[in-house]
Amino acid sequence: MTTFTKGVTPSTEKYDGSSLRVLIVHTRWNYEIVEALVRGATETMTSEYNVKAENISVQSVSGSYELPFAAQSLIKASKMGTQWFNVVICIGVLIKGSTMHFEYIAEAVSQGIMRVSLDSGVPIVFGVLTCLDDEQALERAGLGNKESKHNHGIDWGRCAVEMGVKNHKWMSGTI
Ligand code: RBF
Repeated sequence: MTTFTKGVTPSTEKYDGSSLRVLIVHTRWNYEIVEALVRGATETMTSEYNVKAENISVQSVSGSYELPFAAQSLIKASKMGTQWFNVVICIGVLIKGSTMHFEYIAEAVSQGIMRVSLDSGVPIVFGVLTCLDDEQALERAGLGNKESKHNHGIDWGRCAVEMGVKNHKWMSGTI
């Protein structure tokens, strides 16, 4: 069988996040899992890319459905001040139940986050897990018992630094 390396190949560039301003908006639904993802993203940005802890603003909302609105409001507020966010990470965990809620929320949140990002011109990392059961959610936050567990927050932190640095460069006319 042909195999391949799953997931993202690390960038060969070494990004400097020391002047980045990052906004993390996370949910309090499924908080123990969300907390691990937020920690994975935050620790990666500070330890691997020199992002300053004081330049990471962390805000919470109730559930994933609220993420696009909160991101939009906070981006607007930051633009009114002098300190823009270079990049945003929206973090939430949706777990499928027995009704159709999962489908409606997942669709609305993914479309909403993309819309806010394109309309605002601020890159937003899609840090929302859409899991079919609890075990999938735990495994993707680096929790649980399986050997294959991996904290996706780490990837979101890396993606945020790359997009924040690249977008800053692109917007200043350097490609
Ligand atoms: N929010 C999440 O972030 N993850 C979920 O798994 C989740 N499941 C929900 C299931 C139901 C039946 C309901 C009513 C809400 C759920 N929410 C969930 C909350 C939702 O994102 C939002 O906060 C509320 O609907 C209020 O707008």
